[in-house]
Amino acid sequence: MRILSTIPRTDGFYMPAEFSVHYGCIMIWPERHDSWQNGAYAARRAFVKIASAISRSEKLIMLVSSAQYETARAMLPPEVRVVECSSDDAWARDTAPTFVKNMDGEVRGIDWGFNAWGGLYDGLYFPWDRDNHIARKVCDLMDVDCYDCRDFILEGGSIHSDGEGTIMATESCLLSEGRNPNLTKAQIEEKLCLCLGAEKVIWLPRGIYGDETNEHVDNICAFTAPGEVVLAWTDDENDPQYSLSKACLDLLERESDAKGRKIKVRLLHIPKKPVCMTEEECEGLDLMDGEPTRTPGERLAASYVNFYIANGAVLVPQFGDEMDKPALETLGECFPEREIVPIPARDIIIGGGNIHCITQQIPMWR
Ligand code: KQY
Repeated sequence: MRILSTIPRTDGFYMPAEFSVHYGCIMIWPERHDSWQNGAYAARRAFVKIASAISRSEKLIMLVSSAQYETARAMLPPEVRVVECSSDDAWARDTAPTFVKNMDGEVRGIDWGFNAWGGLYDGLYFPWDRDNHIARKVCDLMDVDCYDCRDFILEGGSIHSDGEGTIMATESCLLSEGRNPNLTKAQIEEKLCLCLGAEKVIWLPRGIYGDETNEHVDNICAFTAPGEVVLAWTDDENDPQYSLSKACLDLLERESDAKGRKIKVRLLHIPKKPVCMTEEECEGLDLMDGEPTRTPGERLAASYVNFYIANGAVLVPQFGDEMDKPALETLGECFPEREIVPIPARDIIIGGGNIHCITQQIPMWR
């Protein structure tokens, strides 16, 4: 593996859309007792469901600590590759490389700087050095060259690409004080375009209410095809999510993509009944630095937009809510060629993210 200090766009590389064909997907086995309740047992079962569903149509590589190797190997189906790799938590979307590809079908990885969603300003845990080494280790494992972009703090969940020159991100995250406070919005936009081989950034103002990542885009809005997105939505004007989603919708209605197309927006309603932590769930979580990580009644950032698009399936979070089924139906219309797979997601959202946050696609290479 070569470490590259050149610029992906200049080298002819771009970030493909998630709906284009994959070689496979990376996940990381959950273990932290302050993220995952009751010793992470329930989370592991949910991760196994997700890994199994993905591995039916693409390769799945599960990274796991030495302490959990045997458990993971025993719980996962044989077609899943289990590879030892240390980490600080299980957010592959944010810590594994962002993969880029060129017109000859060569794939490379990008190693961004990672500071646990805000570093010492408003990060979510400390230390994060093992997470910050994952991207490079995965490039080594996959035998792909690796762009060194560690001078720029970015998580994979804070960007979406349509694969045709358009990147989508939220201002609340990328312009937050804990990421790259010395760069202007224009400089951040330039950096995204150069690293991801793009021409245009669509800046959504906000994300999902209470999303502790400073509102990653992958929880509020996702491309389903070039020029088409789904947006998390509520009709309830009294819900704190309403003004956030409305600001995004207003922006999308005015915007066009890098190819000049108007954007078709489909609405994915958030759960009718807010998804909140129970007392029992809080008791199942370890403390972090002597403080509770969650409190009873705390509203979690539950959104159906946090789905994963595999080659043959779309894995959709489910919360036991009346909006579960409509979300499956809408995504079925967006992806008529793929199986729509409902995944009970309560044990994942407790950790602070969902299916998209724990997966990272690897594009197919020649
Ligand atoms: O991408 C994500 N949603 C990661 C969330 C990290 C939460 C840490 N508790």
